[in-house]
Amino acid sequence: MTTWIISDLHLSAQRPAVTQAFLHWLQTTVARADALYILGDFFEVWVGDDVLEDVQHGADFLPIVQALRALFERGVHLYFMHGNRDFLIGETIAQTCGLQLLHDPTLLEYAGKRILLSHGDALCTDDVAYQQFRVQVRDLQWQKAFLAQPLAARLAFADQARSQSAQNKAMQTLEIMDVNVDAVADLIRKYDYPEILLHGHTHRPGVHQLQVDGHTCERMVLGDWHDHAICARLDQQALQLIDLPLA
Ligand code: LP5
Ligand code: MN
Repeated sequence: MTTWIISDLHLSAQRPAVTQAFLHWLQTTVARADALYILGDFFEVWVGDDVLEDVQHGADFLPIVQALRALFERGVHLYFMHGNRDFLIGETIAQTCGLQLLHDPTLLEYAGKRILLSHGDALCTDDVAYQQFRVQVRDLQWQKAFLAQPLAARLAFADQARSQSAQNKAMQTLEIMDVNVDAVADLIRKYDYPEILLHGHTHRPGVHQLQVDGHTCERMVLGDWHDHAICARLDQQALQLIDLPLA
């Protein structure tokens, strides 16, 4: 049996080719798998589940919802962890798609291996401005107040946040926006030294070997989706990064 793990698709109506490639991959590959884990930033932005009912925007998401639902009904297990773009994914869309929401981080035990799954943004502790933003928007009271605003206002806030983020990023170094080694070590220690930490967010795919308190651990990083995608495939033998051509 096979499990696929993906993140950072950034699906949006502005990039229909990525959505088409994803839908094709679901039907041809994931349909034959046991499980799919989506580790956040599945959508470019998500401002609340009521977008599905919106006359103007709902239709953009319908094929994605229907494709996930079809897999769920075939018996494929579907899991979703929030990213920094779609932390407002709620139970409504999750249940409609057949997705089970996961805490960040989640420990997956498979074929004798312990794999710690995370979106990855919480590990970027050198990025102080981002961590402040994260504390604010992950606060349930803040979310309640945000979700109480009209959809058009939420979309406008999301647009503003996106442009401010793009400006910020242009002035930051890649090192500041990457994971912090001490935050990684602390997390590995806290979860009793899993063999693998698997995350996305940084868009810097790769495999890094590290030692924490004498324990060997691999940090595997997923890639974002554009003309190809770096995702992970897990079976009884191994967990491997796979480069999927999407074009
Ligand atoms: O996402 P990415 O890759 O560009 O950058 C992230 C960090 N930025 C973010 C912000 C998101 O991109 C914004 C979109 C989220 C939409 C969610 C729903 C609506 C919420 C609306 C909130 C008001 O996550 C970026 C990191 C980078 O990853 C690398 O780790 O550096 O962080 C920043 O740039 C830090 C900034 O401080 C974030 C500032 C957002 C500003 C929000 C205020 C805008 C509203 C103004 C209203 C008057
Ligand atoms: Mn992210």
